[in-house]
Formats: sequence, structure tokens, C-alpha cells
Amino acid sequence: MKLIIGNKNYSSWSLRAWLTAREGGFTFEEIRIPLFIPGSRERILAHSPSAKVPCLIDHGLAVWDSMAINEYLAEQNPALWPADRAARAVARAVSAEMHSGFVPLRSKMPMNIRKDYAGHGRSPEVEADIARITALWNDCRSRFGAAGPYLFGAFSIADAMYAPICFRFATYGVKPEGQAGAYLATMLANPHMKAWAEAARQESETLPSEDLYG
Ligand SMILES: N[C@@H](CCC(=O)N[C@@H](CS)C(=O)NCC(=O)O)C(=O)O
Repeated sequence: MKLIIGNKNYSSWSLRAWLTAREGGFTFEEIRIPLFIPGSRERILAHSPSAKVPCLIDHGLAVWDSMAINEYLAEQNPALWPADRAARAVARAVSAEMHSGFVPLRSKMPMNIRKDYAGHGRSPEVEADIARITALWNDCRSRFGAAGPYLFGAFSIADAMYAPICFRFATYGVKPEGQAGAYLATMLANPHMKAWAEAARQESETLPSEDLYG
């Protein structure tokens, strides 16, 4: 298996698939293609028909888009979704909500692990996204999280989908209230998350379009 990803500092969609693959116990070769520099698009297109990362290659089969990759991995390791039907339905709902939503937060607070942008990006629309994510995390933790520290107890794809939000909250100094705060700490202490962040700090490329606040 090969996983094509972008810059670890910036590529939030890449993190969502990479973390699922790591937590799911998969062995894979990581191919990192720095984004938005001359030749990036051609290099990505050599693997990914959408010209975007992440893309998984398994025995010659290309699977692109973070959710499609995560579902593909879950078919091989069903423990990546909660076992309980109701919990699984909610896990899929919150994952889909992340995949298709939170546009204000994603545009005003792009993932940028190396930076300290505490206090930046807090438009009313972003505040609404933060409130919704906090409520959603608290709801998942209180209804489904009893068996462990993650949204649905054990690690699931829902956690992978919100992993870049955790790095954003660290960068932009967002401190969610209630169980959501403890959940954020759990995610930031996850060994795979720490390894990803450490690799992001070692990267040399900078993208001025993403370094919004200096
Ligand atoms: N919906 C896609 C989004 C993928 C995406 O937008 N990836 C960005 C990097 S995080 C990308 O490849 N950008 C390169 C480009 O647009 O040229 C997913 O979930 O994987």
C-alpha cells in the first residue's frame, strides 16, 4: 500500500487518511508531495486522478478522497468504525459533517501546525463553527465515549476526521469547554498525532497563501 500525501504542516485532508491508516495498523509506504510548487500537480496526477491528495494505492488500485480512503481501510479493519449501530451512524454523520462543512473555520483557520496564531481568525462565522464542533464533541463523548478517551470510546474514523481541527485549535488558541477540552488534549497526546506534528516542524517548505497571520 502507498499513501500519497501533501505537506504535513498544511495538508489537513492528508492527515485524515494517514491517521486512519496508522491507527488501523496498516503498513504503507508514504509518498509526500509538497503542494503548490512547480511540478506538484503533475507529481500528484501521476498517482491521483483528482489531482488532489490524499490518494491510496493498493495493488494498483487508486482510491482518492479522504472519506473514500477511510471507508476502504475500514472494510479491511471494521474496528475503525464503532461496533454499535447507533454509534456507528452518528460517527458517520459527524464525519460527513466535517467532510462537507465548517467552511468558515477551514478558510480562516487553515491547518498550520508550526505557527502560533492564538486569537486570530475569530470571525462570527468561525465562532459558530467552533461552538458547533465543541457541542458535537461533548455530545459524542457523553453519549458514546464511556469505553475510552476518543469520541466513540475507542479510536474511530470520526477522530481522524476531526484530527486537523485539533491541530487548528492548538495553533489558534481555541480552548473548548467541558469534555471537549479533555478530548482535545487526548488527541494532541496521541503518539501518531505527535509524530505527524514533529514531521511538520521539520518541513522546510512554506506556503504564503496558508500563513495568513504572519
Ligand atoms: N475532498 C478531498 C479534498 C482533498 C484536497 O483538497 N486536498 C488538497 C490538499 S489538503 C490538495 O490536494 N490540493 C492540491 C490542489 O488543489 O492542487 C478529500 O477529502 O480528500
